[in-house]
Amino acid sequence: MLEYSMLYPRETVSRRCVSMDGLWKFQFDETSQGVANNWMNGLPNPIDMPVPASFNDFFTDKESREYVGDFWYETEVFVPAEWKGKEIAVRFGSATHRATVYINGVQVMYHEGGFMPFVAVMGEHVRYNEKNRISVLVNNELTATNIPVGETKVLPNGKKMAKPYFDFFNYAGLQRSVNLIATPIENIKDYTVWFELEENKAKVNYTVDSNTNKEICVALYDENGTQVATSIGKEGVLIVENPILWKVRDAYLYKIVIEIFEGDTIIDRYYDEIGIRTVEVKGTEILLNGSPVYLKGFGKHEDSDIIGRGFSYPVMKRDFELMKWIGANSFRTSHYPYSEEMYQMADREGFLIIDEVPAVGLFASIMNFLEASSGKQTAFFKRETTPQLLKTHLRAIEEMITRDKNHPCVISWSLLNEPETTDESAVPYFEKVFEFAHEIDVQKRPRTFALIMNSLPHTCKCYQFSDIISLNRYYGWYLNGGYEISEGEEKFRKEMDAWKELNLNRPFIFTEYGADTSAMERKLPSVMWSQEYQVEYLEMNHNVFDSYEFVKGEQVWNFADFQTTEGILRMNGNKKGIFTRQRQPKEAAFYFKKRWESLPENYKSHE
Ligand code: CKX
Repeated sequence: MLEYSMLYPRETVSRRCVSMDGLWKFQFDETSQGVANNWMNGLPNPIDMPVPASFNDFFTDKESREYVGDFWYETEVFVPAEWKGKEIAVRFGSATHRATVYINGVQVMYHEGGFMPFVAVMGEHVRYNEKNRISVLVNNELTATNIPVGETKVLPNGKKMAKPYFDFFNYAGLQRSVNLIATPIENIKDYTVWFELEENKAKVNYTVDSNTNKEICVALYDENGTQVATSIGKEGVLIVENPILWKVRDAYLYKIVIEIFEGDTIIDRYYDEIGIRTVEVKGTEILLNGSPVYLKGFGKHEDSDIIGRGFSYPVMKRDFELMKWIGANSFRTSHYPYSEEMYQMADREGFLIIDEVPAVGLFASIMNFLEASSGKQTAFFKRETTPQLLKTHLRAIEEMITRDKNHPCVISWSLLNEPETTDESAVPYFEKVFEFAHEIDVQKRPRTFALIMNSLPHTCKCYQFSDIISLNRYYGWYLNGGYEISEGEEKFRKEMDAWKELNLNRPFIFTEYGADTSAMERKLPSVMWSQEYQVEYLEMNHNVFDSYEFVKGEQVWNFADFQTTEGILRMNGNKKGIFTRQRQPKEAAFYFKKRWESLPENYKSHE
């Protein structure tokens, strides 16, 4: 169990939550002398910085946008005296990639990993009825032992530079909301639900983690606010008669209310929304409530103009409206767990999520998108840094599953993206990662990882660990693009035939396929990068998918154009978006709308 509660902050009779979003003070610490110079007691020369947001794209100079190293955020927050007797803490939605938190100058917390919430308890350092100084020392360096994996290069002029082994800009900062929270000393730390469906009945099994032995009551309410089930105790079963199940694009949410009582007094109350549904893999089918589902959707990014990877309700809303318009039903949180609000909206809208841990870049190459196709080997898992990397990786899985396990939208865990799997040394690493996820997920959701181009039926040593085989394939783009596309198709079919021959009796999905496309380019007949070619490329890929019964989903790369490190293969970012970065459709969006609206939800099922 984690040292702090991952529960999303909520206000109830016993809990308080005040948003700390807004303008914070900010300063780069290029020489890492901030601690020695007492910056936790006040930044000497700060500028204003919006939270939540990545710091990078506000700046007009390159040194600041590309800055790598230590940097500080600081703000003040008033803690009312009425909160005495409660546990007061600052909850960060994330800090990328690692952070040390100081309360009134005293260090209280260190957190590694840039995409997960953590809580810094103020404890004895809190000052009531006064403003409290909150300082955060953040660092955005990429290393071999943290995820996402990369290197930090030092240029001859002494400046540090990010060298990611992955294809997205190394945005950093306080990219998600920050809240001041007050929780009773005896409190609910976590809860877990899992479901069993019977004729006209659902069993909602639950456990509650708390730091008290006082009585725990759990109740379930339907969308009209009518109580439908109750139970007493730290673990139990809520029996729901005639349940309304959570279905794909047809969500129904119950409200779970958990209370700690002492006699008639409520000590703590927490609530959340849950959906009753089961998910499993049977043969080549992905089953939701026992019914087969074909995944239609995207690999996404948290990425938009100006705010970078910062969370934005408006961007999220637009993204969901576009996904509904185009007829999608799912997405993968490539390549890191997203903001909690994204899962809440997916819960409400009935979208299916493949939740991905930030284990991207486990292939030692800055241009892995090219080199993976060429069969390059980097002996990644033979490095002496592997044991430490595994430790960080397992911790990230634990945090992700703890945070996201109760969301009905989460149907699968993606435990790595495009790792090197062609050497036996990957096998023990995979074994530990996959076993651990299975052990800690009470719902036993299917696990997967995205296979890079050179992880082929005869070269990949690790596909056996996956409950769903997820392929990232670029025939017709990185391999045999343009006029050679027919050769690409032939090679693609050859690979698929080889998978078929293995008779794995598991669902396959495509978690990536795509072609870079400039929204400005039209060309008849097509050339690569034109909108016409993107559609031709997609048609070829879909013809292949449609030929194989065991292919049970397609998530195109990418939902929208996104920012990457600059380079000769990236024209101000990756342009494989079906929508532009400003969330307007390319020609391919209309093509997808037609295809996805015509594919039945249980496409290719045996029913
Ligand atoms: N897959 C051959 C990981 C994504 C990249 C995508 C691309 C690669 C392809 C690997 O993060 O953006 O190159 O477009």
